[in-house]
Amino acid sequence: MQVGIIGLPNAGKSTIFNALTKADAVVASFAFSTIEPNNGLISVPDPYISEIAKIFNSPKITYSSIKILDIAGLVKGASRGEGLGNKFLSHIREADVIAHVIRCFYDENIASAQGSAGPAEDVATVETELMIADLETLEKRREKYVSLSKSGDKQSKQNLDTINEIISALNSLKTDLVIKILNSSPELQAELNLLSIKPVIYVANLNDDDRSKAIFNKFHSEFSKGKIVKIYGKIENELAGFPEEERSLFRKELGIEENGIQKFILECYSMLDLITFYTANENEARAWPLKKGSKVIEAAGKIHTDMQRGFIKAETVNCNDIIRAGSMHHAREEGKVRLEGREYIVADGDLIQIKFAV
Ligand SMILES: Nc1nc2c(ncn2[C@@H]2O[C@H](COP(=O)(O)OP(=O)(O)OP(=O)(O)O)[C@@H](O)[C@H]2O)c(=O)[nH]1
Ligand SMILES: [Mg+2]
Repeated sequence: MQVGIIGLPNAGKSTIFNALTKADAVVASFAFSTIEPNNGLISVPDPYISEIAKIFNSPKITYSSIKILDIAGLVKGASRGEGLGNKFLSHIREADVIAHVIRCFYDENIASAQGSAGPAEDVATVETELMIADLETLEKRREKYVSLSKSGDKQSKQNLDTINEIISALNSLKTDLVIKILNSSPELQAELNLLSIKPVIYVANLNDDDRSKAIFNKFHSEFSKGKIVKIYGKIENELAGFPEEERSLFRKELGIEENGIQKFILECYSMLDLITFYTANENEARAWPLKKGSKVIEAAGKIHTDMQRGFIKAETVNCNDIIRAGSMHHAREEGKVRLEGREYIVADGDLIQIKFAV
């Protein structure tokens, strides 16, 4: 499961990637400074893990994390080979959620995309390129299913019809309809892996000045396609090395009203359909990401293959219950600790101890 950062060149993608991952990816005032994608891990803020660590005397804390990919910039005409062309679209294909970074700052020393008329147009430019790429994909698959259906294969004929429907929906910009059509053909959906229907979080990259705020306000008032999170990229990048308390003090001083970084991470987590489960012992307290709806046997497999193979049962307690009780012993006395079998669907916030034998 991963998030892919996309946007025009010089929108501040790598700056925001660095702010999120505390990495050191190249940031430069010229376009296409990123060519090969940067891979990173974002640590997910967690209000419970330090309490859990106290209860179990765990010296080490490991946060849940999500993978993020900082991808090369796209420009108008990428599908015809402009800029770096669209050979980097394969990286966007790997993403489960897209973070679309939109430049909402003005800086005459940093070139904007050619012909940029502002954030709303910038979004349209990038999304048009994704759609063109999708239409190319669809055209190729169409040819494949035209020839396969000639042999009278029913499934191929059906796929061909579905692809024709999708092409016509996409040509009239009805991405909602494309999603609906593909929801009833999961296999085709996986085969096509279209870019323009991936879930998107729009990230407005702001500067701490009035001009930037005006650019953002105008954009925000006219934009209705999805969720926008505000991140002050350059500032957050400078603050990335500081502990969270200091960062939030700085933000307050600068009049930045919300913690865009945290909001972004939590939004990605939920769009990736992830929940958190915990493990804790005298060595480590750890938060793990898990796809919502997963069984405890799958959670066991994430911790260790032996735990999955030799699974006997899972001792489970909700993190709120154990934090309130103060110890496993008290939680047990209060009847809050359950024994669950392999089919148990893990709930968000479960603390799990796997009993196993191999
Ligand atoms: N003033 C200002 N400059 C910024 C901000 N965010 C990024 N920049 C600057 O904009 C330039 C481009 O930033 P990058 O993060 O390299 O942009 P990018 O989107 O990764 O660019 P490519 O990889 O070339 O597509 C750099 O000079 C950054 O320092 C911001 O919020 N305010
Ligand atoms: Mg970059």
